[in-house]
Amino acid sequence: MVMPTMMKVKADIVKYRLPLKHPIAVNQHSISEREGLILCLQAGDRFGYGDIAPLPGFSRETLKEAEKQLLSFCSAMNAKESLQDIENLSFLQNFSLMPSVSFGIESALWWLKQDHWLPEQPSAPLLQGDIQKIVDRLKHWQGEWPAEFKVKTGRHLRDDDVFRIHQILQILPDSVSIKLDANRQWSFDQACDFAEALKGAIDLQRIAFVEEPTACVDDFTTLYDKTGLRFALDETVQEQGFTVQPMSGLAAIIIKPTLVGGLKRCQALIESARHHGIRAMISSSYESVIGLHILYQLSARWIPEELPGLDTASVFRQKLIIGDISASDAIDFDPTCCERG
Ligand code: OSB
Ligand code: MG
Repeated sequence: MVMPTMMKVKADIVKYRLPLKHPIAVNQHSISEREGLILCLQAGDRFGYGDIAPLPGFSRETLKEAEKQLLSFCSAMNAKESLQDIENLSFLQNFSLMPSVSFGIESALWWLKQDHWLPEQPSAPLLQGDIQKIVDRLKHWQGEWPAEFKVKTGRHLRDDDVFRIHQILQILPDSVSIKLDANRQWSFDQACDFAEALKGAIDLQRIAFVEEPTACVDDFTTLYDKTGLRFALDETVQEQGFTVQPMSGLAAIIIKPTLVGGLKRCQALIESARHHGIRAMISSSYESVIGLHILYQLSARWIPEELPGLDTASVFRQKLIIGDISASDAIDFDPTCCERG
């Protein structure tokens, strides 16, 4: 069924607060619960949802600021006659939306028009925490190996990081590589030192790249030239006005729609990366199941050749919804973590 664009759209907001199993460290912040807003759109008997959850430590906007902007957007939207009026470019552009709000609104409008979902792709598993547990998990791996795993670095001493990576690679088949993520934790010298130590222990070709090795993007190519360690941009992509430019050693850009912005902006970045022969991957910012579902679907549609970085659902102690997510139907939210606005 094609969505009639002349139909009136009604907007509601559901607030959620989801406890995490363990506190997670995000850029010097530690969070023990995840808060956000679900934008619920209804047009006739069809529904569309968006997840607005600024991530403390990463987002420039706070949840309060996002909520305020979303509320004014919703009242303007409720005053409009049709979906067509809402999707009118000048209506959307007038708001100069914050990244998380832009992602939530554009994905809810997109959801409203979906008739079916694509089968969910696997994501690149995130290996975090105790190395012995990681080793056990890998030793008991069932089924096919994913093409890539992701490992956080820069949180341990250099030799511990190298040891962890070495242990992991010893278990993985040669065809499987790993992506590292330093979240700008190293100085340039530390990054070089790490890369040299890594080269002494493993074959560097098994490392797809390291995300954001230092706090200064100008270091990244120098690091690559000196050591051969390729890099990916993540935090840099979230900066206002970022455009994709080829750089020596740049393997990939990571796109976190909650932090980067709306679907249109994300899609344009992916196109631009493709044009330059740079990989692009969708990744999560610890969204609820609603946000994660959207990200899986967008990744399957836009970048079917890549595994997205969406292995974050296991941090939650509680799920936001009751039942499954089906295209166009209403979703039942779990009242124990939700509040209707
Ligand atoms: O640094 O990539 C990060 C999640 C929230 C904030 C920052 C990051 C992440 C992830 C998500 O690592 C998982 C992934 O990208 O695979
Ligand atoms: Mg990253």
